[in-house]
Amino acid sequence: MTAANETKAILDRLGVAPAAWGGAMPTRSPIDGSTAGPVVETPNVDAVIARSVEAFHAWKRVPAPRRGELVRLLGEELRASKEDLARVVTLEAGKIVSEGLGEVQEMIDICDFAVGLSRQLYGLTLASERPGHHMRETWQPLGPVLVISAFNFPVAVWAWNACLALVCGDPVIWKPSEKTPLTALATQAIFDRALARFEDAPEGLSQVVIGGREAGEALASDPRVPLVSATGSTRMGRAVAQTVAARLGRSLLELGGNNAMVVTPSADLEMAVRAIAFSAVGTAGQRCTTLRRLLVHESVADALVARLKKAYETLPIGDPREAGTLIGPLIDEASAQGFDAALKQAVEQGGEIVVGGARVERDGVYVTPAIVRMPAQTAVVEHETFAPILYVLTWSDFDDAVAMQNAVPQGLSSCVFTDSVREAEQFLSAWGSDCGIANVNIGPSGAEIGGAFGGEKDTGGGRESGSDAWKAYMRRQTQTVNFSRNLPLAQGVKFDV
Ligand code: UN1
Repeated sequence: MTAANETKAILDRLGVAPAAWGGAMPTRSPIDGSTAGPVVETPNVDAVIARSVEAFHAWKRVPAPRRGELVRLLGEELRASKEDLARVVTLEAGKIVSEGLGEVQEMIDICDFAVGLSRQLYGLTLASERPGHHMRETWQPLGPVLVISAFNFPVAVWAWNACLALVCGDPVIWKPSEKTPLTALATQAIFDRALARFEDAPEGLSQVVIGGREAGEALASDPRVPLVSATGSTRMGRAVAQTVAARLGRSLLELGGNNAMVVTPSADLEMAVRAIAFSAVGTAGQRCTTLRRLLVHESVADALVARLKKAYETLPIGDPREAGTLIGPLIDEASAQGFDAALKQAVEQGGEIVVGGARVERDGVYVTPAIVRMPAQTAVVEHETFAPILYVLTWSDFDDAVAMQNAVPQGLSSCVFTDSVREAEQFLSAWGSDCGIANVNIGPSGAEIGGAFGGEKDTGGGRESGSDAWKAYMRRQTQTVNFSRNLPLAQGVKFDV
């Protein structure tokens, strides 16, 4: 069966309305290039925002633990439809089966996290300098949250944002990638089931906007949307950030990564090879946490590269629906052209291709993941190419290795493989990795939802998912209550009239 026909059958089963089909927005499976049919673009973005504002006025009055109940129901519906939704992820984004399932598992995990959070939106009590006064800090709902998501995590990114936003009292407007509108429609259908089981839910609590750049810009520039959470390229993030800043809105940015692994002489190479394989070629190199730079001590570089070459030569590449496949397609032809162009530049800049770098002849866009030894971190190494290219560089001094890890514009994820506690702790210290994520003896990708996710510099500085990332979705209010019969002024100011 073509990928498109299978997708359509699942979307019918999930209850995606027939009215969603027949518009002008093309859909396309990267697996075989088949199209499930164009979908309808959202005609009126303004009306979507108005509905969201309306929903906010009702939702902010619902107690947070009760809001958590809706997210609990969403978790139940996701569990019930896990296989179907994961399959749509595979069909539309090209992920292998276990990664599609893993992505939906992340959605379920963040639901559970958010349900607990709904009873833990803690504020502070503060010491007032005035007698008979209470001071406290409270977190209040913020308003409609716009979620702009990328094709590579077409549903989990929505969930990280939406689950927190909903328990925080905020409605969600979702502008998915133009490359993956169907996963968004499938998710919305699942959300609607949860909503139908929730008494007195306001309309428009979560809405999907199908559309292109203009729709995204109209949403991001609207002052009725206090928070814009955008995941994607640094170029896109810069544009969104400027639009939102121009109206003094708040943005939460999850942009490009250029993630490194530092391998030291004491590293367990067997474990390193497995970590490198998963993080460099998993999702066909299309994660923002993908391993792109391997910084190896010169004494172990040749041995490690030889082992990797062997592993790369037998990588099972092909239809991600088939058992045993580890590398599915790239999302589209433009992506493969970026892969080709980066390899060409790497060679021009002194690189030597060790393995991979070719197209695989079949329907859809498939490439063989590449390893390239580079003499230095040249321009192409500093750039995030969203495809499976691993640059290998060597070092002789650990301080230099850390400096190399930090010497790129992006700052998302990083890791060190070592058995030395000194090296591990230095990597995690204030003069170690400058990234939002730093791991020891774990690859840079595959983060758990419990930690705050995001990075520094060109990665955008935002944090979403676990820890106290929820605070970005709320409005902090400092409250002072006078329960005395006097009116003392702060700082001892006297103002008697
Ligand atoms: C992304 O690639 O956009 O750490 C996010 C990971 C995933 C999230 C990746 N949990 O690989």
